[in-house]
Amino acid sequence: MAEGSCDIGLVGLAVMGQNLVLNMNDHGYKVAVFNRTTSKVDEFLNHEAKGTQVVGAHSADELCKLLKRPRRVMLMVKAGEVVDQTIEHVLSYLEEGDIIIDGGNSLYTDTNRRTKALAEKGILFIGTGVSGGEEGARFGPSIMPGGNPAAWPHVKEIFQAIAAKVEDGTPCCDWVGQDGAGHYVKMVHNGIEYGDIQLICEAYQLLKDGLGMTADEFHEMFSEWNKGELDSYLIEITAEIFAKKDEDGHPMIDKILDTAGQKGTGKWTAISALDLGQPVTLIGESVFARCLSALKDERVAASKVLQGPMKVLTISEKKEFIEDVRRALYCSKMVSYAQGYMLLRAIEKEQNWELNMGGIALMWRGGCIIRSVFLGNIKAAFDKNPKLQNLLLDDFFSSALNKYGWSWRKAVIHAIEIGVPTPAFSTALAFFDGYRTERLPANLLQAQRDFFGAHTYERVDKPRGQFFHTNWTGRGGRVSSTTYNA
Ligand code: NBP
Repeated sequence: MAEGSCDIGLVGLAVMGQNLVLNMNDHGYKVAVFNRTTSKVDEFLNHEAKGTQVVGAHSADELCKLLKRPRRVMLMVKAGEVVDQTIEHVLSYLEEGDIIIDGGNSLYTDTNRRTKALAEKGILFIGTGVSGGEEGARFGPSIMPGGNPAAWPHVKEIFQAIAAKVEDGTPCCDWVGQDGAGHYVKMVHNGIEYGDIQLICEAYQLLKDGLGMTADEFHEMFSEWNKGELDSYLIEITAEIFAKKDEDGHPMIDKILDTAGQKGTGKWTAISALDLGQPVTLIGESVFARCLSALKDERVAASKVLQGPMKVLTISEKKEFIEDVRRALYCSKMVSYAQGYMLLRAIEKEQNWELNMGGIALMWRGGCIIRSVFLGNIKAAFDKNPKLQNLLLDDFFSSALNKYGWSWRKAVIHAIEIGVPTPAFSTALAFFDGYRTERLPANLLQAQRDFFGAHTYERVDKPRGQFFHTNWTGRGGRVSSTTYNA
């Protein structure tokens, strides 16, 4: 194969890499591929990529020689150290002005570091989120690129060509921001995905245990839900899951062990929320719910010891209850996205990035796992007011929450009555009530902190920023602790 003939090189031929290559090939790009285990290159060329113009390479050197200049090398390898090792490996065959793209789920701080380190070597680095799983990668993912802005013009055309498109043809890919911005947005996307999944699971358990609904009934219900406000990829696949039967004819769903896995992006989102002091409670609860599910043996033992309430729902409440649960899911989802956007606002400030909030909603609108009609409403809210402080304050969201609020509460009340855990529904409601409360009990909290540790407090009758200490017992000294927030 002629040197310098390929448009882009891709390293990492697992599920995401292979499918992205085939997607690029469909759009007329000539792709050179390389994989650590080189037999996978041959297997790919002889099977999935047979009959395409994909070119195989058996070394990083060979791969780089095949590329047009400036060379574009995309990595789709396991996140973490492997990315650093692979960058190091290809770097020897690149020259100034070439572009490296990391399309894996890298931690944004790693991307910050890599963008800077590679810029010093004259290499333009992009860290991009790619969402949509196997099918998205193959037929149109959501792509969230960040990194060195000088690299964007070199990859824009190819990325926007292979990305999913919304109804009017707009690609679900645009420049997110510098350094790790793209990976941060992808991380929050994954965190929100954890939340969406948890909410659907809570609706399922509440209706299964509360009403004894069958898999067929769930199939019908989720199919119906998918025609309305909850229209989304995750609701759609949930409907399909309930229709799937095992070889013995029983619903597949009942054969699956109830212990959840996770690969870290939800945890990273929750950690970042804690670092930035943002109450992203629903994603946090969703991560913890997975951790609790993983304690299967302990739960089985505890189920024999610890009792729940005996109350069961009567069947006459069925239709109304299903609607309450649907509304609870919708309201909780609004809170979850509002929390996710709070996190984006906070990181933007901390990192000095400029994030286009409406643009991010558009990128998530198609191709990715959280794609939904609802993201169109979020885009509209930010189009109306790009500086919107909180999604819940937009008319569309506040009126929906006000309209469905009582149903949401009833669903949570019933969950408590019948002893079904709904951590995400409940934390969303608690956040909603906290966020709309003018005076929270933090006055007492501050008094306690000042009582035991002289941590000081602000007063309602004095300007903000002035701190006071009370000698609560008459025994303390006059010295107070330094006032700062960690
Ligand atoms: P994996 O995350 O399973 O990574 C497999 C690839 O990494 C293979 O090409 C493998 O080469 C390579 N690799 C490993 Br593992 N260790 C290596 C090393 N020490 N040196 C060089 N290469 C090494 O693949 P994936 O599921 O396709 O995901 C790729 C990236 O995209 C990940 O960051 C993932 O988090 C992200 N992502 C995945 C999905 C999804 O749905 N799967 C969705 C969105 C994003 P080998 O063949 O020689 O072992």
